[in-house]
Amino acid sequence: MGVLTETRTLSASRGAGLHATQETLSRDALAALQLERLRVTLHNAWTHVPWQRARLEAAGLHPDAMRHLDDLQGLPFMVKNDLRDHYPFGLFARPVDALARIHASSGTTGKPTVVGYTAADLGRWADLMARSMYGIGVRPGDLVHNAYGYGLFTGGLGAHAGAERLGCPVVPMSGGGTERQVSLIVDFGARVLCATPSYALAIAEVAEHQGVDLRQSRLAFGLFGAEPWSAGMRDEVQARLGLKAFDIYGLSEIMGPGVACECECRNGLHGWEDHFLFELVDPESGAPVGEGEAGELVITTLTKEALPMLRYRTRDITRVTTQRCDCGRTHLRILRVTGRNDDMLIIRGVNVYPSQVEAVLMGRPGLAPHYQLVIERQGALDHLRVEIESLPGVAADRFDALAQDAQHHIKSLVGVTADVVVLAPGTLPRSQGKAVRVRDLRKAGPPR
Ligand code: DLL
Repeated sequence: MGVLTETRTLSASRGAGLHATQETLSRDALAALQLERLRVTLHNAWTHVPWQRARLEAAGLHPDAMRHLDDLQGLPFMVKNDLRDHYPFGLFARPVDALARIHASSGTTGKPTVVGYTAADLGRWADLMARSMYGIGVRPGDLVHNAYGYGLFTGGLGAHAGAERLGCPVVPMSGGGTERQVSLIVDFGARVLCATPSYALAIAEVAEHQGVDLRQSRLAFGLFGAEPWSAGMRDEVQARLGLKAFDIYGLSEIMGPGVACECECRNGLHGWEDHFLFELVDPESGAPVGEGEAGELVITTLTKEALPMLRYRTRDITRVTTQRCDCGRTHLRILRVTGRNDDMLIIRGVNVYPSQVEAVLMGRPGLAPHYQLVIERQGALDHLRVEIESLPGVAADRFDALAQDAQHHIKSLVGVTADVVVLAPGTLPRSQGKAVRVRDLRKAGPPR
C-alpha cells in the first residue's frame, strides 16, 4: 500500500501516544520514513503541478534522485504569494472534483490563500488532531467544547474532526455568543475547551461577570493556539478557567491545527515528523540555523495529496530541539512561536515582537491581560503606545503609577521606549478568534 493511501487503525489502549509506534520511532527510522514519503510527495508535485515540476527541474531535483533529506535544500523556498499568484487552485495536485474540502485564509490585502484537501488528506488531518488531543491527556468520551471559528478558518473544523476521530463528543460552538458559551460549558459538562487563548480569556471574563465560577466546572484541558501567547497568559487562563492549558500550532497552508502540539510535559510542541519535514532557517539569508537558535520555520508536507507544499516559509519564528522528550516521543519539539516575522515592529531601530511586550505585562500587579500596541508616526519617528486595562477594583488614581512601572519594565526588558496608558476595565475590544494586538496608525494618514 502506498504511503499516500495508507489507512491506520487507531489504538488508544497501549503506550503513551495514540499512535505510539509512529510517535516513538527512532530518529533514524523517522528520517528513513521521511525520505520515502518525500520521494512520493515530489513525484506527486512533479506529475501534477506544472509550476512545481519547473522548480524541481530548474533545481536539478528529480524525485527518484533524492538520496538524502538534505538534497531538498537545493530547492528554493515557497512563500504565501506563490499560492496567491496561482489563485485559486493553480498549485493543487488534484482537480477540484477530486477534492473533499477547501479552506481559505482571508489575508488583509489582496486575494485569499486557498487550500484544498482530498478525503485522505482530511483523514490524516483528523488523525493528527486526535493524536495531539490524546497527547495532552484527552480521552475518548471527554466532551469537547469547540469555540474555534467554523468556516473557511481551519480551527473549527480541524478541532472538530480530531475530537470525533478520538471518540469524543463535540459541541460545535464556533466563536461568539460568549454568554451562551459559558452556560453550555457548565450545563453540558465540557472537559476540553478549544479556543484561541485570547478568546478563552474572554470566556473567563464573561463567566466572572455572570457570577459563574468556571473553576468549579468539569473543564480539565484547554487546547489553545492560532495566535502567539506568553507563559504569563497561560498562567492567567489556567487560573481563571481552572484547567491545564496546552499550546497547539498549525497553519492552513500546511494543513491547519495539529501540525505541532504540546504533550503532557509542556516543554515544546512536538512537530509531527512522520507527516512534515521541518527546517529552521535564518530569515535574512535562508541558511539553516543550528539547534536551539532562533529562526524561521520552513515546512514540507510529506503526505498531503491535494496540495503538496515544498519548503514553505511560514514566517513563524521559533527554536527547535530534537532531544528526546520526557514523554518518550521522539518527534522534534518547536518551542513557543513568539510571533510572525511580519509582526515584528521596528521602533526607533529596536526590533520588537508584540509577544515580548505581552510577556512583560502579564502578571504585573494591578494590570489585566487585555492590551493593544498602537504605533504612530511622530515627526520622522515611529512611536509605540501600549494601552492596557487595569484589573477591576483598581482606583483610577493609581493608573499613572501602574503605567510608569510598566513603562520602566518594557524599557529594561525589551529595550524599547513606550508610552503606557492604563485604561479602565472593559475599554479594549475583546477577541472572538485571533486577537488584534497591534493598531498601526502610520498608514492611516495624518491626524485630522
Ligand atoms: O491558525 C490554524 C490553527 C487553528 C492553529 C487553531 C492552532 C489552533 P491560520 O489561520 O492559517 O491557521 O494561521 C496560521 O497562526 O503561521 C502562526 O503565525 C499563527 N499560529 C498558529 N498557531 C500558533 C501558536 C491557524 N500556537 C498562523 N502560537 C501561523 C503562535 C500560532 N502562533
